[in-house]
Amino acid sequence: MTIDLYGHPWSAPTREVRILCAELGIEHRFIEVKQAEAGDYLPEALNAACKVPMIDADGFILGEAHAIVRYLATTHGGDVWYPAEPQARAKVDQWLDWQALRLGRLAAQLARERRFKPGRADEAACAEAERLLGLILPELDMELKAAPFVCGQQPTLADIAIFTSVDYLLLAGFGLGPFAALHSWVETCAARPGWRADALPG
Ligand SMILES: N[C@@H](CCC(=O)N[C@@H](CS)C(=O)NCC(=O)O)C(=O)O
Repeated sequence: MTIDLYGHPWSAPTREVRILCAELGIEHRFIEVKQAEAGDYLPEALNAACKVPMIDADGFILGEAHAIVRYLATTHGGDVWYPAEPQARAKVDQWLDWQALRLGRLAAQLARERRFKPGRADEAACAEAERLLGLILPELDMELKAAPFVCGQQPTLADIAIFTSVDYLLLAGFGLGPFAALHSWVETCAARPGWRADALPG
């Protein structure tokens, strides 16, 4: 299978796909797509939503990071990363949704304001994002006190997705101080080959 991955090095969902490819040794061609403001963007013919990441796997076009990592794990022997056993899989899905619907949006907002708009950050929006993060991060920290990874003894797709958002929080200068288990989990994940992006600004 020949895989083209369209994405941007700073995009957290793109990084999810790249981390999984690194972990599973999935060969692919990375095609950098500039962000919308730059003008040169993904053709709508390939992706109606004009979002990255997107893969072209022998003509099979797929968008949405979580759909892509589920597909790649399923087609490339990633049973540890996305278990076939229904209850184990359901837990991974639970935390993938948690990342997409709760953590991911807040982390992206904070990184966008604090890191990508220096001097122009919307401080009220940042304060609200930080307040909401203070409410949801204990849920993650509690899980990581009970086991080394989000869904147990092994890292899964959930760890990859959540890591990219937590890395965004660090980029935005958000302190993980009160969350000791979360802090040590980040260090463990960051030490794995391919997880920490050197291309992130700052
Ligand atoms: N839910 C999508 C989000 C994709 C997304 O928002 N991608 C951003 C980059 S992180 C993008 O393509 N932005 C350009 C635009 O919206 O025009 C996923 O997880 O793949």
